[in-house]
Amino acid sequence: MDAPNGKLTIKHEDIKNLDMPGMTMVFTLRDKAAASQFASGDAVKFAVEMQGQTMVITAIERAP
Ligand SMILES: [Cu+2]
Repeated sequence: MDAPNGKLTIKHEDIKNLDMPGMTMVFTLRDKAAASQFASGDAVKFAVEMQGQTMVITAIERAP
């Protein structure tokens, strides 16, 4: 969690549209304020896309 900067560290599975295997990495949120909705250890579902050279989370929600 890096709420002030709108970043989340996420351990993700394969992301097929970005051709990325599972790993733990830092993502930037398009909606930076959304970072504060999550706590460490939360499971999340998210959508990510490339915006220029940066991967940006465009949608995120807590997974059931
Ligand atoms: Cu990754």
